[in-house]
Amino acid sequence: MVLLFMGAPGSGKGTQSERVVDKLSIVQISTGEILRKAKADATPMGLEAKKFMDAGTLVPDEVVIGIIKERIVEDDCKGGFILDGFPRTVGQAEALDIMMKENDLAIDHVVYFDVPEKELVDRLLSRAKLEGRSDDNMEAIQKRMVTFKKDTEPLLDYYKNRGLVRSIDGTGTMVQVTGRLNEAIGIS
Ligand code: B4P
Repeated sequence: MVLLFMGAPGSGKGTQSERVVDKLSIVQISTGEILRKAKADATPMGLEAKKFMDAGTLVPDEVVIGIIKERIVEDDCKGGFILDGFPRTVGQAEALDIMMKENDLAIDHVVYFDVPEKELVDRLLSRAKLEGRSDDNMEAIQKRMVTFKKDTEPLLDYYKNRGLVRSIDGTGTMVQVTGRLNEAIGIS
């Protein structure tokens, strides 16, 4: 199964990915996690990405497209994967279409986690207290919300036209959201 998880920052896509990978025996591919690791390891890519991430803007398409292109052909992806936080721009979505075709793969569902902005900001500010992520400050959070609306939200129409979007209410407890997610993608 190939799943795409989309949603604004703090909508729960990373959280819910972790909850379904074991159940489906598929892997989670989070571009955010990969970039954060590269940043922590101070690789050339990580140092380049840091500037964009800390400012709350998107890392350039060619960087993240390159990451995904290499990752989805690894052995552990053969049973399926969740793309958590990719694609985030039309350019990334178009590149993904080409990669899927080249690897004889198809997207099964695009899950959109719908959460009001006020709750998103509250979640990210509380994560800031717990984890101290450098992009979880008010200025970067606001920038990330604007970037999401401008660059990523239009992708919903891109996938809606193909009948792939499963929009779910991302509010409530994590368990409640998992229940809605399972129903939306037809697993129990
Ligand atoms: P991400 O790592 O994807 O960060 P995010 O959007 O904040 O989502 P995350 O997965 O961490 O949070 P989640 O919603 O699960 O990206 C970080 C940065 O990397 C981007 O800003 C960008 O610069 C760069 N980047 C990543 N991918 C890119 C791409 N494709 N192109 C270009 N740049 C890219 O959860 C957030 C919090 O909410 C958690 O603390 C969780 O505990 C809480 N939460 C979740 N569900 C909840 C619930 N039901 N109730 C209460 N709290 C909940």
